[in-house]
Amino acid sequence: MKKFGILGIVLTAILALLVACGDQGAAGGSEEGSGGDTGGGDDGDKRHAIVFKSTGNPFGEKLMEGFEDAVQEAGGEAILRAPEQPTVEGQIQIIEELISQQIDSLTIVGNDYDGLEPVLTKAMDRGIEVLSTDSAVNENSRMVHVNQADPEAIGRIQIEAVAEMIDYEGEIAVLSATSQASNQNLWIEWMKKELENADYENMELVEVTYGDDLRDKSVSETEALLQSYPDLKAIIAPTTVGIAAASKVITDKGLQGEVVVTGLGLPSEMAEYIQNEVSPWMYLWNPIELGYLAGYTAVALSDGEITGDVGDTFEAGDLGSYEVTETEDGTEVLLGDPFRFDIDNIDEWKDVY
Ligand code: RAM
Repeated sequence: MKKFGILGIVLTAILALLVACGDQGAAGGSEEGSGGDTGGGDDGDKRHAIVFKSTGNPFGEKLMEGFEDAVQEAGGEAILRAPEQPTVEGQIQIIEELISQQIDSLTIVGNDYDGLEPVLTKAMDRGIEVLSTDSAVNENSRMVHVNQADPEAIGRIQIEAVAEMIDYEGEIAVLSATSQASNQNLWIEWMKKELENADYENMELVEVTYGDDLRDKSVSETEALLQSYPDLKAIIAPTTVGIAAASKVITDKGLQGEVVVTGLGLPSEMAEYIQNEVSPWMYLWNPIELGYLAGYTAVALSDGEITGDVGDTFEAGDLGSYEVTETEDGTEVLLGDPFRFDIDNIDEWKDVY
């Protein structure tokens, strides 16, 4: 009896060690840490991974926080990963590791629309449920996309906003994320379509430049724009990293009132620039809710409740029920409309995300 008792303790200790090691592996190196706690749901011991564009992006941190909340509520384990640089190669390496860990689902925020197809197809062939969110991958690479808001609306409102800010006249530039980011590229396409409207005939889009969602590169790209275009009236940055960097440069150079900044920003990072009027207003959606919706979509896919086909419905915790709908490239679950942040509401939101 005594012998078995000791054996039992030793086995339990080995098991505990193995579980701890598995968790460490998921958190590895300089990448984002792993969740790991389980909540009160019935998702068994399923492991749901999310791979963001790159580390060090506060938007990505909020997105992953929401994802982890949903997965834990459902009783599963969340694995949060991102490469150091926003590259397709970095994501492929992480996905290969996740495939070998036999996770149950993979949510990808793509650094490239087509470039991840081989590795994501491999993941699906191995029985992993694959979905994208925020920055979509092509329809062969995933079962469904969890979309923040209608891309056409996101693109068009940024041009409407900037036009109003500069009185429909002058040079404007776009400071984007990476040149391969499918979300930003789609929004920029819609900005260009909106600019074809005769209302904007006295406005000119002089350049689209890329700060790669890296703070320093976004700062130097902003400085380069100001140097190349001394008459520049506005910068649109459809990236939270870019808009904060551009606003800081304009503020530091004392260019308030000469060059305006708008686009998509986190209220927590942009409050000071909305208050100092460098950015009169800007837009975003709730990144925590986007991650939470993606988490519940991952759980519903891996529980076999949905397959990602049009008409599938599921419950997304506190957010209520959602339906899978058809788009031009596959199917999606849509979070909602972009939200405007300005001097009247920024105080309410700056501590939320
Ligand atoms: C950056 C990222 C992200 C995008 C936001 C608006 O943080 O590029 O993908 O959705 O900006």
